[in-house]
Amino acid sequence: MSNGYSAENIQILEGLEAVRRRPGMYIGTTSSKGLHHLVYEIVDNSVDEALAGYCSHIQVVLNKDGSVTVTDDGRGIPVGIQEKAQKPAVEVVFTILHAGGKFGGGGYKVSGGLHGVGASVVNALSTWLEVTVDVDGYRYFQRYERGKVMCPLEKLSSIDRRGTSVRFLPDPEIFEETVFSFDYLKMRLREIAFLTKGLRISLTDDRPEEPVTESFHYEGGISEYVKYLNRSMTPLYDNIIYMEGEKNGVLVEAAFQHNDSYNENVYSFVNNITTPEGGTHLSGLKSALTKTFNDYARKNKMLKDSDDPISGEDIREGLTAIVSIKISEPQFGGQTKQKLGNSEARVAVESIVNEKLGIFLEQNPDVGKIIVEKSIVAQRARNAARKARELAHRKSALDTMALPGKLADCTDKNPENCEIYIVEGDSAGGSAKEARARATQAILPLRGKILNVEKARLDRILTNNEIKAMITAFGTGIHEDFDISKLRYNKIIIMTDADVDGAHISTLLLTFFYRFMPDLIREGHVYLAKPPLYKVEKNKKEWYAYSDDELNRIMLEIGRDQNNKVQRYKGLGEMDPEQLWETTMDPGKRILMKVMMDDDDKLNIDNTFSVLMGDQVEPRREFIEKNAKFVTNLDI
Ligand code: TSJ
Repeated sequence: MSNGYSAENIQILEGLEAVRRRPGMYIGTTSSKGLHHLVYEIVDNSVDEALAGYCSHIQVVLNKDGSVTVTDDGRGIPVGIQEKAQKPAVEVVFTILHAGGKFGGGGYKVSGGLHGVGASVVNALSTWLEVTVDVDGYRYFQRYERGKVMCPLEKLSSIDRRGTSVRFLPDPEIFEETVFSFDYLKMRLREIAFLTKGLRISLTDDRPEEPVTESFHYEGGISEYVKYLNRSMTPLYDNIIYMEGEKNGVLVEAAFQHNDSYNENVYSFVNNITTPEGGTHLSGLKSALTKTFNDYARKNKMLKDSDDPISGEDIREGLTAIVSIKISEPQFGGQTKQKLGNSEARVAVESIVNEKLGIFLEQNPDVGKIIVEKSIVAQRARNAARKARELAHRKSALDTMALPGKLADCTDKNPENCEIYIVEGDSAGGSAKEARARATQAILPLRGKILNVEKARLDRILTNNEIKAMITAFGTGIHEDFDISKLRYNKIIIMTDADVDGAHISTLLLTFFYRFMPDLIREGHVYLAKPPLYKVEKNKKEWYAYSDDELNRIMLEIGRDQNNKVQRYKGLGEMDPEQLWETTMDPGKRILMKVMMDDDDKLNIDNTFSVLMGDQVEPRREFIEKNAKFVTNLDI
């Protein structure tokens, strides 16, 4: 008997050892992303308890010692002996791979889904983990170190609450980064709260002198999410259209509202996890919208029988929408295994949206009219843009090497070796042209502020000279015509003044790249140059400082005295070509910041650009205030 127990024990330890040996296999990455994944992994278990109807509040605390605590008011993980393992169920959850949520049963679960690897993986990757369960009138406690049980489950004092609390410290032997980001956790926890209506989630940062708490609780669920996403835009009508239903075991929720922008912001979720590649649930939503609005338009004579149907794309212009489904056995496919394949999801979403949206439009004909009218305008604009594009294509076919006149191209024709500097202003552009390494560095100066692509329709964007110059210089084309193999430069480097105007221009450029050529960013071709903020001179020697910290360090090193001359650079134009080369363009010395994105964060990236570039002042002011550190660094 006792032999059998220890043999089993060894096998269990081997399981978690495998997780420690190859953590990437279980959590994808040991970078900061993987670190935060641990928290979501634990929180998901509490969310399941909420979906089952037993938990109303989840509390997440970032502790001073670097650990994180997740507490819920659910039923408490069962502590009774599990028959197969002959151990308390809670111990099984933390020591056996893939044991999470295997008891109980029925209902939809967000854990154990796409990323769900279970609490034992978190345990294996933590220096220590402590679980406290309040259940059946008592408090129970167990501690583990690097996945190993440190003491048998202890029964402590009697208590009349129920719930589970897990506290763990990620193992620095495993993770490259072990400091949790409050903002990153906040983003995802807010999202989980939006996706789980009625659930309250609070996040506390106990690390600073003054602790900070944020709390999320949305009775309206994804309706409130759509409202939140549209907060920086002008909606076309007041309603958030919301539909919900269940069909063939698929729980469906969808919500949407149009705004007066030209962007389509449609997001899909399966079991609370974002599906950036979409799948059957998303195509079900799109088909239903196209069909229902076309039916409505014909029925109300806004489209004549002889008119072409309105395309889905035109109906989705300015649309902010969310479709969120819960399904017990999601099947994922596609390149990154993030595309939902279940055909019953398409059927469920399509039929529920068709039916409920049809009813909504009957009851709210004014809203239907606004949407159809906007779609018809979009259709006309799209036809005009297509004609303009065809014309542009023909022109470039006649004049194949139509590179912009302002471009000082490099002589090397192998894109691998080449980079292009997009430079604010003609004078800095002039210096950059003189300073550059002609063989590999091309310079494209831009005049003044570039067009805000968030506020213009495609036809106008494509006639803008600065935009046209960039498109032809890069060589890739845009949108669905984008072809990265045609990229003429390996690095695209934005070089602007280190002040608010410069930051604004960088943001406008990044908005353009993100909306028109996102793969440039995804594949790591876009960079921000970092010009120096100060030059320090002493006894004919020179130092450049790229931040205030660096300036202080230099001053400490060389000693503060009257012979020091400190010059604050207000713009690139103040540097002569030689200085510009030395500080900002010499590949051996310059500082470049690579612009990166993760498709899992697409919704938040989209929304950040909308808030920064959209037409409502208040959300933008709020964003800038919250990120004031960034702004003040740029604007001293
Ligand atoms: F998984 C985990 F250990 F990491 C974890 C689980 C972490 C946290 C913070 C909470 C939880 C958790 C689990 N909260 N609530 C539950 N509920 C159950 O495990 C449970 C309780 C009762 C029954 C039942 O059928 O009576 C079933 C389940 C799944």
